[in-house]
Amino acid sequence: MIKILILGGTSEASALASAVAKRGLPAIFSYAGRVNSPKPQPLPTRIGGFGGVSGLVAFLARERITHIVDATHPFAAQMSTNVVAAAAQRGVKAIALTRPAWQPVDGDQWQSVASVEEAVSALAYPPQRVLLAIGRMHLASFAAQPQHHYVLRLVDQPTSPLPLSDYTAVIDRGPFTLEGDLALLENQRIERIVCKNSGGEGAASKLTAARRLGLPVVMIERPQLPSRHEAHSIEDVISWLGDHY
Ligand code: 3Y8
Ligand code: NAP
Repeated sequence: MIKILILGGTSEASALASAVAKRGLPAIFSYAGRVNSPKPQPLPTRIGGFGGVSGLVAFLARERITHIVDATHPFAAQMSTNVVAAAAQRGVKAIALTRPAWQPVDGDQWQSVASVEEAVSALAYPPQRVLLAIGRMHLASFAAQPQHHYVLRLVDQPTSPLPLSDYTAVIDRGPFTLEGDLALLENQRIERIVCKNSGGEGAASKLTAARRLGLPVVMIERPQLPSRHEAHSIEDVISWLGDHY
């Protein structure tokens, strides 16, 4: 009997959860617990880490999971690595639902960097107003370039002091819109954007807005992930599941 574990945290994971629920397939949805009130899902949902590979293996056994869909984010490298290891250990089928990286088009002014650290080094120039659209988890690195005024887009209101001194926090969760991002860039007089090459629709509007306004973007490219079976659409995952039940 099929039972699916969906590792979520992205728009694609939510769309997959709806498709799986509509088909009445037995499934559990999982969040890491990174934000205060994650979006409710139409499936039984667990929140929090598993406790590394061994914790995930134990979970797969306890819940009799037969299929894992890793629909986490391209930058969720640790989770994705753990999935490959745990699925192999348990002999459970696994697939990643991921989205292709964004590619620059005419009018884009992107400076591609390989890591958050390289993005910080790329900011070594006179003070500007810089939008950091990278969430909360890597902000401390930018304290190395204190000359800028940072505009931070965060999912939750910070509960403790942030590791930067000169900043404006904008509390907002995506998916975002072109109108909203144009207004943000103009109202905050943004001169440069730092973001991750997440792909997908939910975070892309800031790039269209930057192109319209002729703003440069420091684009952090994705970390290396282990080789794995990948799908780029909900339909492909549903047919992959269908092959097995
Ligand atoms: C907890 C669960 C849905 C999912 C929506 C997507 C789109 C909107 C855009 C910007 C970029 C960023 C960030 C972002 C986007 C979607 C998607 C996406 C980027 C939620 C969610 C969880 C998280 C975790 C959060 C991280 C942060 C990253 C903010 C839910 C809302 C920057 C990634 O405060 C924190 O600690 C935030 C942490 C991991 C990256 C980081 O390193 O800080 N996502 N985001 C998930 C969990 O607990 O397992 O409430 O929906 C989900 C979404 N955020 O169903 O509609 O599909 O990517 N998320 C990035 O892409 O660069 C914002 O501001 O322009
Ligand atoms: P990560 O660095 O790869 O994972 C770190 C640890 O968090 C994992 O080892 C695991 O803990 C736990 N974890 C991650 N995703 C989980 C999930 N869906 N369910 C249960 N535990 C999970 O991941 P991350 O970058 O912190 O991302 C955390 C969540 O935010 C993910 O759901 C991801 O899809 C979402 N997200 C991340 C980004 C991003 O930029 N990184 C962007 C958008 C959304 P254990 O080892 O204890 O099991």
